[in-house]
Amino acid sequence: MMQMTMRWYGSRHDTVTLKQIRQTAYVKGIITTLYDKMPGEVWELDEIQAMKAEVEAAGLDLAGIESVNVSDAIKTAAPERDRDIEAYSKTLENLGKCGIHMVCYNFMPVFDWTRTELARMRPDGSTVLAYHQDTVDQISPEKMFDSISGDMNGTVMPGWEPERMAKVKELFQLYRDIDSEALFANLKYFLEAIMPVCSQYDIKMAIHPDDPAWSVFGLPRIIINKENILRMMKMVDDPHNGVTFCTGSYGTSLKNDLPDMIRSLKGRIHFAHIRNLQFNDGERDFEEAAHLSSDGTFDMHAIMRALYDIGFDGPIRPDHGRMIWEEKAMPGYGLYDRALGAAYLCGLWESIVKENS
Ligand code: DNO
Repeated sequence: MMQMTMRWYGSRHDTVTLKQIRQTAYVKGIITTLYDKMPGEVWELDEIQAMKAEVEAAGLDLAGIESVNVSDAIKTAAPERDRDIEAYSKTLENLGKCGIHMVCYNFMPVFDWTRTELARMRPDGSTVLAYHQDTVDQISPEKMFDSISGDMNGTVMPGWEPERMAKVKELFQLYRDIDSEALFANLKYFLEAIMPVCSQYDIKMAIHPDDPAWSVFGLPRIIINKENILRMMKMVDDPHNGVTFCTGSYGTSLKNDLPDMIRSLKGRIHFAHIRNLQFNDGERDFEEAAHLSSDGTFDMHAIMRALYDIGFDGPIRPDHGRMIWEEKAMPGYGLYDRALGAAYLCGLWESIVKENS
């Protein structure tokens, strides 16, 4: 059974409450994380249990973790990587013991997802996240961080934490000898090391693609297209090595045929992030749109249909929403537009299921 979920940043960080999420009626599961954990730290059983109990007390199900972050030592094969992998494995074991079986993570160097604007105004007055390559080409990562943190409505964007950005120069140094091949090799090493614990506790690892799907600030990015994701699937050919299929991330490259990619990943998609993008003049100039197909560039029905056809049965979530109805929240993660997205995706899904049975 596909399960509709919503990402939640925890009661200390999120403007949205579990009660509100439950009242959407469409959303049954929560995707969350222990927000204050640093990569390399073990998640203890009691901490995981408390997080789970809070979600369940609200009448929702804890459907998976986004993210258990992978340390830079693992990504760069630094001397501490084995220690960090051991901590990661212990965390997976503890999650499994608590009945949590899906873990989203990424393997992007230095930055997580990248946008150049967090509040671009659309004609209807809603605001959205946007990306413009020329802007990236003209600024330094530090400048980009300053402009982003000023636009966060007081929230912190994962991967862009101030503590992390304070070290941005050091981080770039760490990656100076890492090219795509080295990154692939380090990913393989990591996956091979954690597969035994994933099999034992049935943890489905779901790698999030790099967003945007090309190199930024000269850093290599590998989880960007069909060829590379299939290479990764074969490289460690175990169903526990799977993917988060994020349409908004793979979709940043118009060369990626999203339904075709979904079909090629049968049995390996453990989590789905579904949203739409609107492209402007150039290929590398886009903004996020409402989930509705006609508001953007993607055929959302074809995407849902492909998921249905491969028998997708994991958690799925509406992804970034527009900021509408004067909501003040973490850019991309307000309640209102994501709730509209969840309703729309559930509607598409119901009709696909009924027409095919
Ligand atoms: C953006 C998110 C990403 C994602 C991480 C997974 O909205 O989808 O930040 O959570 O890349 O580790």
